[in-house]
Amino acid sequence: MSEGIRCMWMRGGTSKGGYFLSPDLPSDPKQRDAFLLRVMGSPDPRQIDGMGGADPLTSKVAVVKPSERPGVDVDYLFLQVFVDRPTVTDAQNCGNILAAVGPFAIERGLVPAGEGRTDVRIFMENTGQIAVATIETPGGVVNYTGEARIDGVPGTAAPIPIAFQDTAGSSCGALLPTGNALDVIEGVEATLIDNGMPCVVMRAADLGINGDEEPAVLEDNAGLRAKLEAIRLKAGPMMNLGDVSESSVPKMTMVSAPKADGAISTRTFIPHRCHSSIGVLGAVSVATACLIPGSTAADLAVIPEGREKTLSIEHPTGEMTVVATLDEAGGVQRAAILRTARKLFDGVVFGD
Ligand code: NQM
Repeated sequence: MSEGIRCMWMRGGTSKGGYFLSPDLPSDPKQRDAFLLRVMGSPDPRQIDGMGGADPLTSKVAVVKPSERPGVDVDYLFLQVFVDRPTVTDAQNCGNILAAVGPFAIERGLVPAGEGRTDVRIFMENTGQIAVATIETPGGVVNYTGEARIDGVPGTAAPIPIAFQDTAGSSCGALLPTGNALDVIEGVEATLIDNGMPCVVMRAADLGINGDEEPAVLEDNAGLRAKLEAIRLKAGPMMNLGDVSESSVPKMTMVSAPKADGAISTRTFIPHRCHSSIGVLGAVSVATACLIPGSTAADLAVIPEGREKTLSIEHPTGEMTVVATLDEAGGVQRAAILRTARKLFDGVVFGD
């Protein structure tokens, strides 16, 4: 590997990381993970000896290959490289890194660009589900510039709408893995939910916070962090995730009534650092919790009428809009979000 491995560095939504073609990486997961730890500079809180940005949101990897599944263009495996532990995990998906998978697949020639726009159907290997991303490809080339704005990213870029279908129970086997809309863990009421991302949704007030604090303030609150971790370790087995002491799921979201004009306000630990915004599938799961009577989010949320619900999920740097389409029974059948992405660097990365 001393010649390095071909890699594109990209921003996907509010995250950033390395995008690889699967055959370029070692096929043995142990060797692959050792390489990726070296690439990112982990374990080290500063990741000084690698490409990682000293934050879980900038220490991420996408592994992409042409798909053999009917009606699917590419398979996408997401890997979270921990910053301060020697751990690489595929135990979670990432809807932000997903946003640049379509552009990467077109750039690398895995998907032919259509005239004007190209739909890329992506099988998400971590959870076994499909997302459809629409990429602007004027003249057969990926366009990254445009007027779309997403909170948490300065400036504007080309829009990348992404649609998810049938994400319920992606990792936990059921939307509500305990069968309940409400459980009590460590004396705190919580909704344990998975509509694409396992999340524990709790009322901010029940944890002694307002829910509008800056992430740094919440990270400095040792009592809050200890309480969240105690709840998380108990929630893991209840959500069919087993022992989660070394895992990046479930995510811990504290909700409160909307502070702006949104549906709900959130602060999310992912799970040990507080997210500067919110994950994509995390937002889909929290939006879904808002629509479930009896959940911790339902009474706090402001929900519009109609079968297609546009829910603005407020977070520390703005909001993320989730458009949820309900089925006959009132469950979320389809969810769509808007992201943007940017190609930052294309070359060879070293892991020696
Ligand atoms: O929930 C961070 C992110 C994510 C995950 C995390 C994500 C998602 O913002 O789909 O995007 O929760 O670890 O990239």
